[in-house]
Amino acid sequence: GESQNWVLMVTAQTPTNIAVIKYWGKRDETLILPVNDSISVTLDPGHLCTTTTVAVSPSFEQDRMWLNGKEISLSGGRYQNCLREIRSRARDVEDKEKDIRITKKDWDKLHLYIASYNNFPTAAGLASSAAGFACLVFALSKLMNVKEDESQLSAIARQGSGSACRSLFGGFVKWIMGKEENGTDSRAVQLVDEKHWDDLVIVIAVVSSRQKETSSTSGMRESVDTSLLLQHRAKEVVPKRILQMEEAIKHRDFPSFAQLTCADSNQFHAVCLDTSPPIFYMNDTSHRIISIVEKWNRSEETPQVAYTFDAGPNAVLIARNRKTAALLLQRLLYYFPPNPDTDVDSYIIGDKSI
Ligand code: 2P0
Repeated sequence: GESQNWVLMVTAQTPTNIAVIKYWGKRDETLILPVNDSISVTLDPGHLCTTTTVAVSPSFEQDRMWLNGKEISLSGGRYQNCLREIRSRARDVEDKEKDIRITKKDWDKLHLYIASYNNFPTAAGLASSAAGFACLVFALSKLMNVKEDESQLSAIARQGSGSACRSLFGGFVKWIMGKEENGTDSRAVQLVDEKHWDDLVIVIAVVSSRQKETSSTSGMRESVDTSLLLQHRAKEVVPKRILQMEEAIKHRDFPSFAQLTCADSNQFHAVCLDTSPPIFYMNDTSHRIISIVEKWNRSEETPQVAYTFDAGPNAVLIARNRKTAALLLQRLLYYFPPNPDTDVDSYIIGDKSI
């Protein structure tokens, strides 16, 4: 239409993902290309997710973004790279009801307003960049009628934040590191969908932390620069583990899954300790949770719970089924009653049926 009054918008929602084989280290910092493959599980929608609305109107004079209601700058390279990549793939859009027609060329001149909300407190120290960039890229691709599939979109989300590429899919997802220098083959693929292994229940213990953590971006840069263990991990350990983890997931082999998940989390934190100066993401409470789970698993015929920790002290616990998850919660609530003044602030339970 000729009028300047119209607004076209799209809203999308994306959950975060938790790596069971970790991404730690980049071979290219600008394109965000990793030194090894990684595998993650995407949380159920509803928990730890980002909701993003993207809008376009001829009356918008510049690109602007609000995060949890506060305006933030879009000048950073990561936002600019995502916006540029999506804009370059924009196509004609027609909304006959509203009498709107946007041609491929128009997208270069039109500006965007972006509003994004996390349904969890950012202060909880839970990764929000994964869900955030995945949601932003997905919402923009819908608004601009981009015809790329999820895997191609994941290579764009990757340029916002590495772990974001894995949130374009549900279920278990592999981020293939790729070989190309331009990063086009560094993208996510779905291994199995969310129905394949729906016995698993994820419980997150939000562990209180006083100290500010080292950001993932600078932490992994320091590890790449100083840790020999990282080199060994990326070349020798992860390639084998990726194959074993794919098999474990395919066959719903919980004992192998738990063994690989715990070992990989522990090696990631060992790489952090091997970094100079060393990086401490886990705290005493994290260590106590590991001990409790290890003891429990050893007292049973077969492992019941897997644990994994990211760039912070929060424990992500994966129970083999709902019965085990109920027992796990019982134990956690006994040892760590949730309270903002104690070791664990709160629990997030990834299955509405418990
Ligand atoms: C992961 N983490 O695989 C690993 C495990 C944290 C520990 O991906 O610099 O926020 O934006 O690519 O993705 C966190 O790093 O870092 C992360 P950038 P990102 O989930």
